[in-house]
Amino acid sequence: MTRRDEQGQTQTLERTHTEKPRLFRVLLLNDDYTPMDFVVMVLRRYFRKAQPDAELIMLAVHRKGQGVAGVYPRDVAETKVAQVTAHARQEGHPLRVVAEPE
Ligand code: TYC
Repeated sequence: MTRRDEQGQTQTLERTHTEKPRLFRVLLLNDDYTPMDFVVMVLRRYFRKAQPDAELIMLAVHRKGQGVAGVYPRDVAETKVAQVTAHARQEGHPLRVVAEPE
C-alpha cells in the first residue's frame, strides 16, 4: 500500500496479510442439442482433458445436468467461458458454460 506523509513524501506500508487468489469453477450445462462430440472436443481443446476423461465428463454432464470442466483464477475462467461460448455459437450449438466461485 502507498500513502503520502505530512511532507508529501510517499511511504510504502507493509501488508500484514496476503489474500489467496480466488478460484472459479467453469461449469458445462447440459442441453438437448449440442452434439456429444462437440462437448468432448471443447473439453480437450479448452480444458486440456485427455480423450477418456473428456468422454467421462461429457457423459456426467449429459446425465446429471452439469459438471466441472476446470478450476482457474477468475480471469482465466472468464476467458474460457467467452471462448467456448463464441465457438459453440459459431457452430450453431446452444451449449452453456458458466464460471462460479469455489
Ligand atoms: N445432451 C447432449 C446430447 O444428448 C450432449 C451434451 C452433453 C450437451 C454435455 C451439453 O454440456 C453438455 N447431444
